Amino acid sequence: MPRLRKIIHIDADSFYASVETRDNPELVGRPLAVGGRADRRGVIATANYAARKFGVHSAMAASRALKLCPHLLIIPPRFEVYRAVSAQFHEIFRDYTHLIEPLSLDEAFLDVTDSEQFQGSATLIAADIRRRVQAELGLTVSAGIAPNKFLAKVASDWQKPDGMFTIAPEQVSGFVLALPVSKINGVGRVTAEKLRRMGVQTCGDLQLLALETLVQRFGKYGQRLYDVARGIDHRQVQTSRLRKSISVERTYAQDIDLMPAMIVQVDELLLELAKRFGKIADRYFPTKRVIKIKYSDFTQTTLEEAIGDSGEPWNAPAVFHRLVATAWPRGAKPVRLLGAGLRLQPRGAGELDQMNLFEDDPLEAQALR
Ligand code: DCP
Ligand code: MG
Repeated sequence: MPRLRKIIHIDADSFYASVETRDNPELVGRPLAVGGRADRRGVIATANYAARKFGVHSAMAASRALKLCPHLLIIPPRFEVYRAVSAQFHEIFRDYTHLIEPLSLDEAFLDVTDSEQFQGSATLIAADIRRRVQAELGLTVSAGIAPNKFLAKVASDWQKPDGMFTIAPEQVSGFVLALPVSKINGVGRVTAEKLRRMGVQTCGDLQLLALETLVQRFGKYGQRLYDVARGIDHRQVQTSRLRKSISVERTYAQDIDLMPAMIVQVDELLLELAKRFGKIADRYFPTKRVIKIKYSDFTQTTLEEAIGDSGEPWNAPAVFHRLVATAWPRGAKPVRLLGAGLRLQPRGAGELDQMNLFEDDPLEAQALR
């Protein structure tokens, strides 16, 4: 049984619009939106609550918003200001925890399981964050407090704007029963409609469906639906992402079965790898070189070698050539894919645990964690 966690989700209220009203108090009480110009086919980024009463909302065409609310004032965004405010939010958050996962400029998850303020009460911590944001930044944020990310995000929306809501561990099973599935992050109109046709409107209804049924209908997402319907979500709060490796790979239109041709391809991969690594070289140093070979029959092999103190640059072509020449005979079949990569260590940080450099999923090949 994993230890119970305390997660807070913070979401600023009508964020861009609130910043604009704060900086220009004459606008208080007026229906206001931040967005592009109606005569240039602009869209609304956000609307304040006075404008929302008229049905104006995010992503709506500005021209339509003006039809719904003729007095609507639409002002252009000032992203530098919103970014600066976001950094100020984070400064406040850091007084309570360093486990912070930003979702956007105005939203973040905080893991306060080990925070000591207020005898560890996540609800009191959230209240204090809200108080300080108001006092120090002149803005309101809503907060959700729960044992996991899924529920904390639902909860921050529950009493919006300028509200907070706690779902205590013992309330979870009762809370989810009546929770509409449309509140599940990832359930959009299409999925909600599909579920409705299966007789499902609430998480309580969803609990009645077998895991196999959900996986059959929704694929991988079925397992997630099964879990969140029960208020289960094991996802960790992910602080700023650490890269453990970097790699590039190519699948060839025609299999390669001659070493000289492979050498040419490896050199091309190295150029690409150097370009990519160059962008992060200030923050990471390479510890190992890796070669990956996938044969025509889809079997594959990887070979890696520590980058020693010999003084050779990490991208010494001769070393990669030798790795390919060593690895290829393992399968000795034509090659459909070649990859070249590096394992990385952040500069100025301690050991990191190992992780598979090349995953089957191409998206995972970047090995972002
Ligand atoms: N945003 C955007 N386009 C969207 C949605 C949002 O540009 N389709 C921007 C403007 C918002 C900010 O992101 O101010 C935060 O998005 P939210 O969804 O949290 O919306 P708000 O903070 O504006 O309102 P709420 O009070 O519902 O959180
Ligand atoms: Mg918001």
